[in-house]
Amino acid sequence: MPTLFDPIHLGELQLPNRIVMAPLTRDRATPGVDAPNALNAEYYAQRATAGLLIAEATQISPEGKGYAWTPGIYSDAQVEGWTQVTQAVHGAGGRIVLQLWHVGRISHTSLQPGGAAPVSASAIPAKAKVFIENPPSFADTSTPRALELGEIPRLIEDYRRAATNAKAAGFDGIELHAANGYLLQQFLCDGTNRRTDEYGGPVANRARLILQVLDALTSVWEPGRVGIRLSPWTKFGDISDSDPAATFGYVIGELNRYGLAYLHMIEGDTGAGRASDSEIAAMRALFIGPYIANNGYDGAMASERVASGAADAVAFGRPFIANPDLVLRLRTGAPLNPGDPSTYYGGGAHGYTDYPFLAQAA
Ligand code: 8OZ
Repeated sequence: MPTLFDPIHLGELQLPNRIVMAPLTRDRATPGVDAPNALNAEYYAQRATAGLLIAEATQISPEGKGYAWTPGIYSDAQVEGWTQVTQAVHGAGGRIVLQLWHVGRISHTSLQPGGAAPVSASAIPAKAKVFIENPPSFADTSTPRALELGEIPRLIEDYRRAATNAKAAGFDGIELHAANGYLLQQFLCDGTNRRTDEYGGPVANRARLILQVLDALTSVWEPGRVGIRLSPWTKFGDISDSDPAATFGYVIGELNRYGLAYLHMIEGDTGAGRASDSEIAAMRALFIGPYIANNGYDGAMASERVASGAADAVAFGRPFIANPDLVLRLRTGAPLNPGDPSTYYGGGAHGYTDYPFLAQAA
């Protein structure tokens, strides 16, 4: 039976163990340019013993931004910053993919170019908060405008450019963020998509954007270096669908055509519980490739799921914030450092690069 500490191939990605660092928004890019910096490089390099690092959600364009100090991958300064990160991770023996993100309606006019309205599938506001820069504070999301049909090719090109930039920055692959109520899920789910064109109505239309973006990403990267993250059960970002089993079942069936590196599934609602084992098993069974499970795992549960074959690998989020050497701690049964939620988002090195390693703790 496989263990968490056995190697595995996820497509072309070769992992020395099955413990994956989940993408974690930490709001510590360089203000003004939204570019990663030396502190971010140190943070990721500290965690390089993970089987795979999935770098934090990263906006593909200025319009894709929804929170203060999140990084982008559309400018030269951002590519340069991410190059520092990938070099540090590779220097420490790790592997890292970049998560490509567009927030859609989960944004605020003060974060958008020219103070414009954020874009979405339809002009339906989210009952959700974002964190803005000026003044640094939580704010209600702004009402979005519906993307015009003629704007969608440009949006897909923004994803393609981001994929090209990720390659230039030295990543080992990319993950498409199609989860957590952001733009791609706003198109997919009928609670946020009232379009009457070829991107609205039946699920084949609502899923079209995700698949066209995947076509663009796999024109830049071999499919075995492209993963995707889905969250069929989340309510994050005020997202809803009248028939998640049918909606996500259709998408996953279509994903099977690509030969992707992996499907990364949030098995419930982050921080708010898990879907039932039978719902999760039914959804997982639809995908024919490697499967990364996520949401509320501890070492024992992760070991059990990998041993049973229910997951090929497990992504840990909060445990990796507080434990840069999480792999060693799980392997030896050492206690985990507790995380400090007050330093999760924003700030500097404190609560970011100063969590102790095992030897230091001893
Ligand atoms: C927490 C805070 C801000 C963004 C996600 C990118 O949930 C996020 C996110 C999480 O996917």
